[in-house]
Amino acid sequence: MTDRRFYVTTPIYYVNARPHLGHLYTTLLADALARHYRQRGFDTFFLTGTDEHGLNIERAAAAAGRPVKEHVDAIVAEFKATFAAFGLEPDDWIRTTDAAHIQGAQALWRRVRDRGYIYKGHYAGWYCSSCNEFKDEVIPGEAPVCEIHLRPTERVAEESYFFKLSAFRDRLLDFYEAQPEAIQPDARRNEAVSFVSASLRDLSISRISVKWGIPVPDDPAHTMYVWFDALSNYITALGFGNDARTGFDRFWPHVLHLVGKDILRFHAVYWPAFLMAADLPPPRRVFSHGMWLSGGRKMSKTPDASGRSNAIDLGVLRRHFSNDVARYFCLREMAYGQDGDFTYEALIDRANGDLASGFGNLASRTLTLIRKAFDGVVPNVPPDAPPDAREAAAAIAERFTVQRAVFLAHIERLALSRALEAAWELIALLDKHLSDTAPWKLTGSPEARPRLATILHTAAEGLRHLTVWLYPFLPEATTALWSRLGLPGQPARVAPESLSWQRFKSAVVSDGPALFPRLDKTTIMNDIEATTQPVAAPPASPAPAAAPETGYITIDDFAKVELRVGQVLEAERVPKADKLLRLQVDVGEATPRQILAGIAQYYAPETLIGRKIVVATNLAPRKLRGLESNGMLLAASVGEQGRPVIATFTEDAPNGARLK
Ligand code: ME8
Repeated sequence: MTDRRFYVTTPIYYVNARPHLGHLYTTLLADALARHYRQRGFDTFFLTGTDEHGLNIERAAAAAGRPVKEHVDAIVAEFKATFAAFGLEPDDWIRTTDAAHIQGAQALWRRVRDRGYIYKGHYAGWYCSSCNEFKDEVIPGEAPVCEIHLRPTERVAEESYFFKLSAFRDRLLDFYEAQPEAIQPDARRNEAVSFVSASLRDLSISRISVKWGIPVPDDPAHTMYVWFDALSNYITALGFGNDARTGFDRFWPHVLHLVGKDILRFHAVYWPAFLMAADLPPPRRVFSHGMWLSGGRKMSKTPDASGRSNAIDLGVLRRHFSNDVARYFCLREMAYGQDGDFTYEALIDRANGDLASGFGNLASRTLTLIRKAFDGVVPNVPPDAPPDAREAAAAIAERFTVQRAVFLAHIERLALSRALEAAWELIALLDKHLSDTAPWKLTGSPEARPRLATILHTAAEGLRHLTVWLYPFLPEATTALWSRLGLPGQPARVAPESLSWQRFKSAVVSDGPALFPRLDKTTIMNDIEATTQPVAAPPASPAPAAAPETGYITIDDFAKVELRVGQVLEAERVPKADKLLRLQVDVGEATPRQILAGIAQYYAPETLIGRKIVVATNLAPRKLRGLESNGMLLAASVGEQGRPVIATFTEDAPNGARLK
């Protein structure tokens, strides 16, 4: 990047569901990059936001029984609060319901229309309202099933405006060829090239039947296709077509669009074409990352055949892990351009291995030794340092210089996990240096002092560099370590390339709690298991045709869940599981059922005996702490902590009676 401007965007997220790990991931990738380039003095702008129009959102609001704007406001507030809780700091948050955005999107439409690339026609086709995309008919006359959402598409036949996408075939192919770095990784660019080379049909870009959208200029019976509306956010947020925001001249087209590979085509094909049609330059870079998988499937808010979403719950993530740990894991584990498998076990292993035993332990060993042997004052390499110690120190300094170029190059090409690997090679190098030279054996001997000073100077200097490099990945821990190293200012303001291997200036180190406390896998896994549903196994075959994703379920879906009146006969705590109670519940069967419930922190067992409750009786049995649970009691989840309040009856109901 030569122009020292860094404008980074995330997709704007649909507000028809709560944020999950996938949304967090792209946003924290952007946040880490923004912090990195800001450290280096680039003119940086980090944009995220929400995509708030369209049929699906209109329907979700109807299902929630709220006016659409009220519904989207509530979900946007949750997205913002979640991202803030994870320490993400976007510079701006664009909402497609902002007046300035609406004005800007309409300005873009007019510009494309006035240049002759929009015409009116009639559309008949099949639409997936979750993808917001028309799908090809496979069997004539039959609704194709959306391969992503595994649901039948809906028939749309109406007057529509079209965008002359077909006119952009050659220009798009030239763009991919002239700017190969514009669509990355290469495999994704090749996908775009094949799509464009194969067939480029004109795109329907308006709807009459969708009311919750931006009115088409001069024809308000139509609303804009949500993707035309949504993609334009990247420039309306910079003040294109409106006066409320600024930055278009400063930042466009010096942009990096971060997107998941699920929405590559919109960013690599449609968006550049819309811009070309408006005579605006296409984006400099679109980077498409892989998908987080969970339970073998793409993590998604869309429920599977059994009605469950496999999305990792961000509340659970935050309850058990620090922001830095979650952030590090996500950025380290998702390899360049590939999918990543999310498991809590792998997260705990990385937290304990790379962070607690790796970076954290190196820092604490070094600081402890400096405090013990030098009263906390970071020693310099003394003039009488033994030659072999001096040489070893120089070799390490040299490795840091070489490795810095590698680290920065990986970041430049967005291979953040490789950048972290490069940094961790240096952590291993310093660790080995300490193990080989065993400075703790030298603390008592005056003649070994020059050697000891050389070793500890090198370790402290290495830590200082790593703290700066790793700041974007571990902002909280590195900021704390920086001050423990006795350094002025903050690592957020220091550029990695500005560091030279020089002496600390009268730095006095201090102590503090472990930067990355070791996590107890068994306890955490049990807690997580007790408070969450197990992740659904991948469906063996595409789901049978279900209702379209409207937010509603059919009565048949509801009838699948068997809810019965139960009465608690016995209740006791499960030893060594402070959240679990073991209940014996009469649900009208020959023998009572054993049910485990994660409510021990809120209900004393003896208060439950005799109580009538609601039990889901046809859930597959599952094991918790080696005990089988044969059902689930229903409780409201109240407040931020999700305090359970058990559902009950105010009139008598016989045990086993079905709720319907
Ligand atoms: O597509 N793994 O919004 P969306 C990794 N509104 N990233 C994931 C993910 C996963 N399993 N699931 C989601 C939309 N994401 C449109 C975008 S942009 C002009 C309009 C991330 O709420 C990833 O960045 O469905 C993906 O592209 C995005 O969320 C989709 O978010």
